[in-house]
Amino acid sequence: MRIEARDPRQRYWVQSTKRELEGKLGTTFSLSNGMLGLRGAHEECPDWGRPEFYVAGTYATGPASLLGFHDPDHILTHPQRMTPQALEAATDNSIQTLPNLPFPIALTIDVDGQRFAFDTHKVLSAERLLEIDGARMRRTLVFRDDDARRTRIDSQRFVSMADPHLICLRADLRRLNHEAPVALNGTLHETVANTNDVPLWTPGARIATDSLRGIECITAGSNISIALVQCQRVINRGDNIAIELFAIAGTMSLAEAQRQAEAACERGFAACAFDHQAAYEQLRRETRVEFDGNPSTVQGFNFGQMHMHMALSPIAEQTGIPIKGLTGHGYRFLTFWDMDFHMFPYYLLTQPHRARKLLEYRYNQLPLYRANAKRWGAQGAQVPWETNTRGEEETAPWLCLQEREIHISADAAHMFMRYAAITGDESVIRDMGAEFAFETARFYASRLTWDAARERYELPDIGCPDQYHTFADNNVFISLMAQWNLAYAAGLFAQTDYAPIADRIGVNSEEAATWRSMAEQLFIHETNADGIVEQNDGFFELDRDLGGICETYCSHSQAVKQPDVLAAFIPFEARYPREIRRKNWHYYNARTLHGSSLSLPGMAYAAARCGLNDEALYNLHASCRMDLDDVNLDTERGVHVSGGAVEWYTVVHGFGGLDVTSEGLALRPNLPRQWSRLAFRVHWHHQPVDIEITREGVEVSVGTDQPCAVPVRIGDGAWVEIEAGGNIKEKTL
Ligand code: IFM
Repeated sequence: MRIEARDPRQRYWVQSTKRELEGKLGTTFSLSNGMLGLRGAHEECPDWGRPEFYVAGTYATGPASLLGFHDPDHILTHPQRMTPQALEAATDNSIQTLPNLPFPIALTIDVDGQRFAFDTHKVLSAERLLEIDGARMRRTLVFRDDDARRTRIDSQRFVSMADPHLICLRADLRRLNHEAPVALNGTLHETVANTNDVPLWTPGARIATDSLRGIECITAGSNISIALVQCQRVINRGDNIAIELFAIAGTMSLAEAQRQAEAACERGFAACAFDHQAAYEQLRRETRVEFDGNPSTVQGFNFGQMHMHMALSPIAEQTGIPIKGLTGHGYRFLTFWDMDFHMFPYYLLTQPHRARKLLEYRYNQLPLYRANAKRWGAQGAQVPWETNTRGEEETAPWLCLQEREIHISADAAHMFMRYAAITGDESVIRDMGAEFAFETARFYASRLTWDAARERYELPDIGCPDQYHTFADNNVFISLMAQWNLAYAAGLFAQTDYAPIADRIGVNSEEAATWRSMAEQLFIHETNADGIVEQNDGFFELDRDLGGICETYCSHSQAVKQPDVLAAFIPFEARYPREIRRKNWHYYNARTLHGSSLSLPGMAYAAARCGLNDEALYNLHASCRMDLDDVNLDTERGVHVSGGAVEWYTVVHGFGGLDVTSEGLALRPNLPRQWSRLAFRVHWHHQPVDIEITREGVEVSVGTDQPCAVPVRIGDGAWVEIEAGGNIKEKTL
């Protein structure tokens, strides 16, 4: 027998029968292809096993009182400050989430007519292994019955990257010390519910044959019909007893799901697994990142990359990217700024074709964003802080963020500009981006106030991304984003190409001129005498004593959830010299509680970009371990997917020293002293570019997917055009 060592960088293994860990393990072993999301629950679905299965975009409506807006996500609430508009939203039927559907690859195991159950048998071993490089989970279960018979099941499962509706499982059974008759069977485990035991679907039609079972699930409130069909093939040859399950799920007819399940079954597990593996390998090639850091950092990093791959749905133009992908019910599968500001730039550089879907998602919802602005007494289009396929604001009203967390409108508009710059495809601005940016500029224009005494515009009454300070004025990050949006829209208006769009939605030169002067006169906090940027008005005067601070008792102090000033350095780095960025990093590091999962990777990125490499590595490591080690004790609610994107920036932009602009790729490598190699692939104008950085030098190789050359600059050197298929090498910088 061949013995293979487990590579900890690509394998994550847990042996546990502790019930209290099932929530966390269900998340860390979850698999998805963006369309279907399957948690890592045991196939026998014990009551405490948290079997959960979700289908993208199939939101059900449930009573707010039962579901809770967020479960305990946010503890910093302000019910006394809710506006009447916000209260209106807290009606009984305003809550949406994805229903937890029947577990599609459930299994029954009988030994001598006795059904195995975790509660009635002695479980000797329960191991789960995640193959990160294969997006596949393996499980080994050994149990003993009352007659001391020991039986072992080895299963493997994947959610197909080749077929968006397919999930496969193969389980092999071995009798370890007996020859009793055994039976393996597939089943659809229907005793499932959402948070607080609320069921969010009802059964419709059913089908069943000896080898196949199917059910139509009708979502509560929204009446979406989801077909779920499982087809099985049992292999029973002497000692070789195995079962293969093929589950098809989606918004299709039961007959169609049956046809697809039978076709998969006909092909068999090995063939379906081959297709899945080939598709996933292709994706990994296009998005390759390798570095020789601490294996546990690399493991967490690779885990984060796998979830970035699994989160992007084939129908992302309808669904966007739910913040925890389809890995858990936390945040009710809503989209936040994580998608626009954090995830999108990652997809843009790694899978630009798919990234475009996120632009379509925002643009498709533009009419709803216009209505949202009106609701808050603003003009133009206001992107809801949290939303889903229906494009409405879904944020819990008692957070008071709906009308205040307004940077998300500019975060979304920024995506269109970046897409055009990096792909060279201006059609997105003509087709979507100009209209979007005009409407979001209108929105900011309606939110600014003129301070006649100081002769400047201000942006009052906003909620900082650092949600420990929800009632603030002139937050530097938000004001910079608003300023960018106003100036960008005024710039587009000045280009004749976009005149028909401006005409269509009634933007005239007077309005565009107002945007320009607002951008020019908008107050932005500059650095003080010590080089520190004040996050928002009055921040420096807040209490510096952080003793006894906790999430519910901190808004009077300088404690921040995540540092907004450092977030502002991402798009606006050029404004701030490196020394200033370093000073601010230290200042805000001392005040950051990391209440948000975006905080650690953000700190890592900001540190790496100003050469604080040890600090960057420390934060990168902690961020990469966020879910695998349950750093914030909330992994059971789903994977913190967007952390994976910011970890990628830390490695590629921070340590790789890569800047990607419309001019081309500029590289100023900054390898941590602990690493000897970093290699990655990015795309510019849809052309793949491979970059390899070692202690000896840098090599840049341009692919041949497109005929175009790629301009590259290394260090302070000149720009060089590298032809398709060409490469350059530079010795140590
Ligand atoms: O978008 C973030 C936010 O910044 C802080 N709360 C969690 C959200 C989802 O990751």
